[in-house]
Amino acid sequence: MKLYDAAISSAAARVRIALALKSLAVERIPVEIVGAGAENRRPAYLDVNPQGLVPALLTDDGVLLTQSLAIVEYLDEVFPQPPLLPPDAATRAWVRAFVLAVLAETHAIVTPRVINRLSSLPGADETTAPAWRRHWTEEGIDALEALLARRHAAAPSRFCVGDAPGLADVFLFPQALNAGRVGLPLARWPHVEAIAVRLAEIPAFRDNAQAILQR
Ligand SMILES: N[C@@H](CCC(=O)N[C@@H](CS)C(=O)NCC(=O)O)C(=O)O
Repeated sequence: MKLYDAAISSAAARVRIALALKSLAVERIPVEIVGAGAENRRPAYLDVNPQGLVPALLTDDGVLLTQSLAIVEYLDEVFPQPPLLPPDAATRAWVRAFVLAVLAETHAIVTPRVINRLSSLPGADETTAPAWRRHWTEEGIDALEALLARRHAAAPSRFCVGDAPGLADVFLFPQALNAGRVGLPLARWPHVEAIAVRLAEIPAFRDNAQAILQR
């Protein structure tokens, strides 16, 4: 398998973490996504992913997959051990809702293409992008904290769901690191912080997401 990847990308980190949890080898193909040297909007990469985003995964069968959630669910279906989704339908739905709260409601509105466009609008100055990033990250993680607090009041667990890391953790951890990067200490979100601390002890998480802080 080949992973089109950027070390600083939290979306790509989700896939790297899932691959590591499943002990799967992958060839990483770096794609620059920021600054003047950005490659993700050039024709060569648009041939890989017409959306111009990382990650993308080329499977051993030659199929190109895009979107981190689709890729991680593909890996979980094809390489089921250890499972990333819980066995019962209602808990799976909770996990997918949590993951979408990260992916669609938080990360998607602070990604480079949105920030670049925002920064180029009339009236934007050097304070606009940091304030935007901070606002949506804060609101997004407030919601994740509330979802976890409600879930753990009914079913306490070491990780988001259960006592082994799963899909919700794969999406939470890079987003929690993003909060630190924009100057929001996790201490204000006790459930998120406690889980992030436990996940940081697991090499699959720690080693595949740390680069996000270098952005
Ligand atoms: N929903 C997508 C988001 C992918 C995404 O936004 N990737 C970012 C890096 S974290 C990217 O490639 N951004 C390039 C850009 O915005 O130009 C996924 O989960 O894969």
